[in-house]
Amino acid sequence: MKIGILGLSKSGKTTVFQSLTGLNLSNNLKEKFHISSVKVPDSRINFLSKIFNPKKRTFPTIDFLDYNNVVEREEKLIDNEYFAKLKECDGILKVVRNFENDIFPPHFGVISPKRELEELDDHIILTDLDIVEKRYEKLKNAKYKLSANELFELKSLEKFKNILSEGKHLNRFEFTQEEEKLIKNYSLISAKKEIVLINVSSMDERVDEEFINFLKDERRDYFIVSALNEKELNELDDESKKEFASDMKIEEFAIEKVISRFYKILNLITFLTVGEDEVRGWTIKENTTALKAAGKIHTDFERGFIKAQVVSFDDFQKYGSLKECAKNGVLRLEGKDYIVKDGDIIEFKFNL
Ligand SMILES: Nc1nc2c(ncn2[C@@H]2O[C@H](COP(=O)(O)OP(=O)(O)O)[C@@H](O)[C@H]2O)c(=O)[nH]1
Ligand SMILES: [Mg+2]
Repeated sequence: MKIGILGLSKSGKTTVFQSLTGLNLSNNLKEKFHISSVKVPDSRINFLSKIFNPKKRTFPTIDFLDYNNVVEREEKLIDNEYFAKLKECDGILKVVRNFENDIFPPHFGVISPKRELEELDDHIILTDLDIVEKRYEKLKNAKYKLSANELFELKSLEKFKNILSEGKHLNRFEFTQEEEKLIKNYSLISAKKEIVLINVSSMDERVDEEFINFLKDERRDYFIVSALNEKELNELDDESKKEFASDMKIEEFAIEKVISRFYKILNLITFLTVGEDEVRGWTIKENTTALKAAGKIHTDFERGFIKAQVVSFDDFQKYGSLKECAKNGVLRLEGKDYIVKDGDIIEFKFNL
């Protein structure tokens, strides 16, 4: 999974990036892009590793992408280069600034997270609208008779255009599978799932109530996070980290909130593979078939798929070994159409 961080300059994006990834970029802030992979914690992998004692333990990962939109490039908030990178992202983390810092004043000169969010939203909508309109005009003015597919595309584009022209994000609407495919092809950013991160100096800091009510009314996901504090906490050992976090009224770290929320809104689940070599977690979309899940591990597994041997993590935990699971009838063989569940422990049987 890949998450793109987006925000106006000096909203604290790079600080958020560091707080989430644990990286310290103090001497290296000139890079245009920062990318880093974070392990998705999963206590089931720890449990299974104790039992299988594998050579390797592999957690699913989530990549964070930060972009350095320095002032010279400001008039183009998301330039073509970053836009191309955002295409690959599954979700967007929108950072808006609520903290005071006289040395680095906020984008609009005054603290206004709402205005920052509106600016970001508008920019995304205009970027998408530009893509949609260009394609729409091209099809509309075509000098030949449109195919059935093109007619469908034209109709869909009109729908997207209407939504965007009203200043709305596509992620607020439900689409058919075919429409989703088009949205993906055009890489429309407003269709991507998002979380708003309100960046505060301390958890005591006041956040404008009107802004919070606005987010609630719009049913948008948001977190209030003290990124700078969390970044500094990352430098400490686990015990001091907990202690100071509690003093700072940080109940849950941003990384935990961000990961679990994105898993939820992107409909992601984890299945597990076990063995002496490796215990590993794999991230897939809900409603993925056993066949497609096999393909996630290796295309050969998909091509030569015979059966999937499945047991749920809960059953495994209850019985303690695959042998006992088999004895108690909870280890089952499933076919290629089986819908994989969160926590399924799977061994794929395949033929090459
Ligand atoms: N006082 C204060 N400064 C912060 C906070 N978060 C970030 N900063 C500082 O604000 C400046 C801009 O942050 P940065 O993460 O580089 O913003 P970006 O331009 O969006 O990447 C940096 O000097 C940060 O150290 C905060 O919560 N409080
Ligand atoms: Mg930055």
